[in-house]
Amino acid sequence: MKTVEANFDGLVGPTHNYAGLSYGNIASKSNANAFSNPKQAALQGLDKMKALSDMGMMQGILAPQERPDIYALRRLGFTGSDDAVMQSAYKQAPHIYLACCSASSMWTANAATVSPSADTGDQRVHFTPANLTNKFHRSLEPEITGNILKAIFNDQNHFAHHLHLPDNDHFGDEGAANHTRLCADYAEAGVELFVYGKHAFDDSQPKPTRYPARQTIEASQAVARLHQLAANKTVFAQQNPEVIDAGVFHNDVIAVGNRNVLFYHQDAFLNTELLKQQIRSGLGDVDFYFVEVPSARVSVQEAIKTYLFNTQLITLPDGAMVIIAPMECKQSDAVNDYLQYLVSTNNPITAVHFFDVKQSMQNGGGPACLRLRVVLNEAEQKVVNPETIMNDAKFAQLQGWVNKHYRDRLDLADMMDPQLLIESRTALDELTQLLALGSVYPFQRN
Ligand code: SUG
Repeated sequence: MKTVEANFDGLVGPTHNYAGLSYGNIASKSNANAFSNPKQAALQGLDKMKALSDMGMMQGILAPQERPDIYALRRLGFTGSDDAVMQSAYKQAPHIYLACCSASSMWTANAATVSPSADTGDQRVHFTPANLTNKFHRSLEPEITGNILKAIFNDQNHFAHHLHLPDNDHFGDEGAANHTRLCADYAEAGVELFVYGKHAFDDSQPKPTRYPARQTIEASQAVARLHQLAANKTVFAQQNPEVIDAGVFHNDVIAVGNRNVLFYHQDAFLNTELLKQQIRSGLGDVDFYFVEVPSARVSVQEAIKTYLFNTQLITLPDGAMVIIAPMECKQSDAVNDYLQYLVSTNNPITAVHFFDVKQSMQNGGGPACLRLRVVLNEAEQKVVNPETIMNDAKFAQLQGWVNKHYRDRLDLADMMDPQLLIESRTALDELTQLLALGSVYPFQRN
C-alpha cells in the first residue's frame, strides 16, 4: 500500500432538483424549473465512482444531507408538525422553502478543504468544512458535512477536524473547489494553491462587478493557518474577476491540477506569471508542466459550457495520468479536438475517459465538483471507515438502495409532498447503516 489520492464522491440525495438557486452559475439559472430525475442522478454518480474504483483508484462515498431541512425552516419561524412547517413555508416563502430542499451537498468539492499529512505541521490530515456563506441553500451544509467527515475519518491520531470558518461573507469559503495541491509524488510535501475571488477587508483590490466572488483571501489564509501549512509551500492567487463575471463561480470551473501538472485556461488567473513563479519556487526541483489552454483554441464560454476544466485529473496505479471528463466535452468539436491534441503532446496526460453526469451538469456540477480529494498514506488508509469505500459489493448495495428509495421525476411542486420527507429520512437512515456512519443527521439525534 502506498500513499494515494482517494476521491470521495457525493452520493446524490433523493431531493435532487433544479431550483435556479445559484446566481453566477449559468447552468443552475438556465435549468431553473426543469424537472429532475434524482434516481438517474444518483445512478450516474455511482457509475462514475465504480468506474474509478475499477481503474484501481481508492474511491470513497460521502452521504447526502437530509432535505427538506426542517430545522433551518424552524429557525426561520415556521412552526407546527414537520408537515405543517413544509406547507406553510412553501406557501409563504417558496424561494426559501426550495433552498431548504436542495440536494447541493452532492458537490463535495465544496464540502471541505483537505490538507494531506505530508503538508501539515502536526503530520495529520486536516479537514475544514466549507461555510459556503455566499448561497443560502449551501450555507446549510457545513455542520452535517463535519459530522459525516468525522464518521469516515474517525481517528484523532491521524485526522484533525476543524469547525467551518465564521459564517460571514468576509470569510466566504467554498472548500476544495478553490484549492489545488501540487507535488512530485503524493507522499511528499506539496504546494497548496488557494485561489480566491476577492479581498474582503481591502476595497482597493480588484473584484468582479457582475457576479459574486464566493471565496475571500482572508478565508483561504485562515484555512492555511488552521492546517499549519508551511508559508514557503502555500500560494494564494487571485482568480481573474472577468472570468467570475463570465460565469466561472469556482476556480475548478477554469483550472485543475494534479501532481506535477496544472491545467488551466489562459484567462483563469489575475497574475499567471507570479503564480507560476511561486509554484516553481515552492516545489523546488520538480519537472513541472503548466498546461495553458489559449482562448483561440477554447473560449471561456466554451469551457463553461463543456466543463473542460471541471475534469478530474487523476494518476492511475501504474503512474499514468488521465482525465475524467463529462460527455459535454466530447460533444463540443473545439473541446474534443483540444483534448485529442492534449493527450498526444508532451505532458504526463495520456488519455481521456468520458462520463455521463448530465443530471449534475444541469446544475453546474461536473465530474470534479462531485468529488473531494483526500491524500492518504498507508497508515491513514487503514483507519478510514472501510464501509465508505467503493467495491463491487458496495456498488451493488448502493444501486439497490437508490432503486428502492429514489423517485425518477421531481418538479418543484413535488417538493412540498410530505411523503418526500418521509422517503428521504427512511433512505438516509438505511444509508447510515450501509456506510456504518452512526447517527449523523438531526432526525437521528432527536
Ligand atoms: O454551488 N449548484 C452548485 C454547483 C457546485 C459546483 N461545484 C464546483 N464547481 N466545485 C453551486 O452553485 C444549484 C442548485 C439549484 O439551482 O437548484 C447549485 O447549488
